[in-house]
Amino acid sequence: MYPFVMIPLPYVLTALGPTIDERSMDYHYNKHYAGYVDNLNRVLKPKTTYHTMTLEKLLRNPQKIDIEIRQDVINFGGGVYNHELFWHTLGAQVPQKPTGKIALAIDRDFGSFELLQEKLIKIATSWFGSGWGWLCCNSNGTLSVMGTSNQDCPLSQGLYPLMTLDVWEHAYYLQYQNRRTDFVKACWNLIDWQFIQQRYKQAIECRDNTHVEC
Ligand code: MN3
Repeated sequence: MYPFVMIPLPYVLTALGPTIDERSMDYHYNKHYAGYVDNLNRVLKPKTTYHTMTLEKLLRNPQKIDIEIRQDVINFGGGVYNHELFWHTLGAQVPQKPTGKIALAIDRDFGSFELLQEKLIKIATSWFGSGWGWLCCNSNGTLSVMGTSNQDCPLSQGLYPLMTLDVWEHAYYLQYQNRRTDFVKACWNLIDWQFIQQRYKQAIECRDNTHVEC
């Protein structure tokens, strides 16, 4: 809720090296993400009606936000929410595979973990312009992959995001320049499937579609 504050990174700036080096993490977290938090607070400051709402609630119903600030909340609020999920999506020290309920759901909805990997990497690497690649679930727990442009968040489309890959150039350009595919494939090995399994478990236990807020 307002005022929004930066969440601490769940690991040190050097933790994802050499895939994501300290300089890239530092700019991404301390400049880009910080900028979204500051801008979201600036936009919401005079609009006290929204000060009691969580970010998730704001992004779930953008059509209910005052038209004057709606696009700014979608852009900056999405920038905050999406990055926070991205920090938590990564962090595995060694490549992991999903376990538990999420593993069963992946086999059910994609055929296999390898087919999910193929599909999500394809979306993330071929997405035109700035955006995100996502693994989401709906209120029935069914999984899907999707891409969004800019800072658009799947919450606004009635889906609950379980993990995300940032494919804005600012996420990789310092280290990978134009080699987005190399960045995405390297990130795949850092995915924290334990975290995603927990998030999925929470989501399917809240059948009323309020998910983690319930
Ligand atoms: Mn980013």
